[in-house]
Amino acid sequence: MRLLSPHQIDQFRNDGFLVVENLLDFETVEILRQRFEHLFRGEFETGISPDEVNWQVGESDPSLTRQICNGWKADFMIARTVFRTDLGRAIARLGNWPGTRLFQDNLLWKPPGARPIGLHQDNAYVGWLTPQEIVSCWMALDDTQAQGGTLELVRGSHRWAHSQPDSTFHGPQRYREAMEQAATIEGIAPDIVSIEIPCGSASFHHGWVWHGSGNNRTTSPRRALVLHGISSASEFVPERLNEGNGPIYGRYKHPDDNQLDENHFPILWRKDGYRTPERPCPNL
Ligand SMILES: O=C(O)CCC(=O)C(=O)O
Repeated sequence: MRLLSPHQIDQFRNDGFLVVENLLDFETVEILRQRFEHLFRGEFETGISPDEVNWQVGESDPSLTRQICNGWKADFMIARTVFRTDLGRAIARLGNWPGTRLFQDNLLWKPPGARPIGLHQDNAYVGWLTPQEIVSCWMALDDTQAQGGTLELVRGSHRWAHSQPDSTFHGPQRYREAMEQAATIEGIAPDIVSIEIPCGSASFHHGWVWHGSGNNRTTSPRRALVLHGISSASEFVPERLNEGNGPIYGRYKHPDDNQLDENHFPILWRKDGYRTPERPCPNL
């Protein structure tokens, strides 16, 4: 990926998101789709389970959007994709950070007919980190369309008041409700943008921008791989580890300091040239 232009950075600052085309080549997209098949069947090639397995074939509600977080721990190709230096550098630039760590990857698979993901602000879930900031790269593994339940982003909503983490993430009845209430408080008519892009393209979003997705009303699946980045200088806030998804990721805190462990939050790019060494990938 080429360096982001000043115009693209301005666009991100104004809108809270930015679309970038052709981030993944088609061969990579195809391999990632196959890896999704394995992971959602519980086949973890490294022998390590992802941090969150929210959907498995034969066990879970087929009407929900399938989700796994930190698939990189289980799968070499997912790791190779979300460890990309160029993505880390782009995210650091957008976040105005000295570097980027991988906080979490997110594998999302919305089959035909599957239900929504409630609109939310990502940063609300990481009050246990300082700075409380995420910048994400949402990579489409299928051509996306509004009817297919693609990602919806609310332009400019990163400037709205900060919400609390919400429990209605998976399959809510009224998936835009929390955002609409926030818009009413702001006195703003929300400008909802559906990200319609070809597979392999991506959108970057600010951690306070409201986003989510509707039902898949098409006959094609809608899959995406998301890289949630945080500042390389992020630290734990020990007294807030019970908030948001702190109970899941706070287990990686060391007892004696607030530093993030590179084994779990690898550094993808840092302006002094440092990067967490990559694990060998035996089959690639
Ligand atoms: O793909 C979706 O439906 C939601 C994605 C999301 O919440 C994110 O990328 O932060």
